[in-house]
Amino acid sequence: MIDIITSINKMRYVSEKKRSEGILIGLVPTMGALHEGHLSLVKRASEKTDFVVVSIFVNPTQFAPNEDFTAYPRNIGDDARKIELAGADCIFAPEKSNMYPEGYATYVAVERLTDGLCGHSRPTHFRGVTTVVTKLFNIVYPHVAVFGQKDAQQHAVIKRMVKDLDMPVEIDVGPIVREPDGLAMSSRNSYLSAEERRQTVSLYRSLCLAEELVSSGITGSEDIIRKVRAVIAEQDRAKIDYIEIVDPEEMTPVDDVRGGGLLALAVWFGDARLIDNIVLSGKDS
Ligand code: PAJ
Repeated sequence: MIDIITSINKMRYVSEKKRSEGILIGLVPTMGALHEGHLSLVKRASEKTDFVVVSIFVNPTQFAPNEDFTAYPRNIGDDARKIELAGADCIFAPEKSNMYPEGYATYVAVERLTDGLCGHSRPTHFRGVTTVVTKLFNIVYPHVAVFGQKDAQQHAVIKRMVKDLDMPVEIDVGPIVREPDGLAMSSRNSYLSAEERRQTVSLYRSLCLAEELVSSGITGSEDIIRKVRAVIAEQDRAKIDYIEIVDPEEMTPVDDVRGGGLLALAVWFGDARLIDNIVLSGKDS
């Protein structure tokens, strides 16, 4: 059975030892309830490093008080089996009280890139993400950390943090893994009713439409967004949070995708706030 480490000191000891033996450490940070999207990152980490740690921690500081921290799915037994099969070497699953003990007062915040998109409706979210990822880097000492393109703003923010704070870790990004009908895999898909699940197919359909529009020469962001919005708005259960086309590194709006752009969206279906995105590469990019 795969080793599940819950102690911060033990994790640090294991990682220090591996490092001193010249072993390359890979880290895949997760909040558990694992699916094929997460496992694809584990496989990626195994190809790049020798000792792969998967962290499982439902991080309270990235949830606002009205969000789904309590409802978030948790199943460490299932997760451990999946992680072992995917070929990881150990699981780091710390307790909340050890990650954020009494008196905790320190946060890492990336500015500017966190103002828009998900940062707009979740103003404290990225501060929680960058804080916990910094802590994980300080405990696991990874040479490489792997994140998913599914959370495009998240990995842009983390790359900025690593660069700005001279963190000695390489950030690698794996592609979005989708269900057969195109819905991006997400732990939150389990919140969907059958009808909501049926309607979520509009998200991927709208992203594919955007790609087709660009191929046919329509490159103005406003035009593309209007047509994408129309596809999603046809679904009576969909409540659009945002649909934007931005620079993939800076997260600032771009007017035209001839030089490339990231189309990112967040849409509520019932209790599930789903995000998805596609990189649009125009003629000049
Ligand atoms: P979580 O939502 O569990 O996602 C963990 C990692 O899996 C993230 O890097 C995410 O982008 C990636 N991922 C999720 N769905 C994916 C999919 N369908 N295809 C490919 N990759 C996918 O993101 C977080 O947790 C947290 O914010 C975390 C970074 C762990 C910090 O708490």
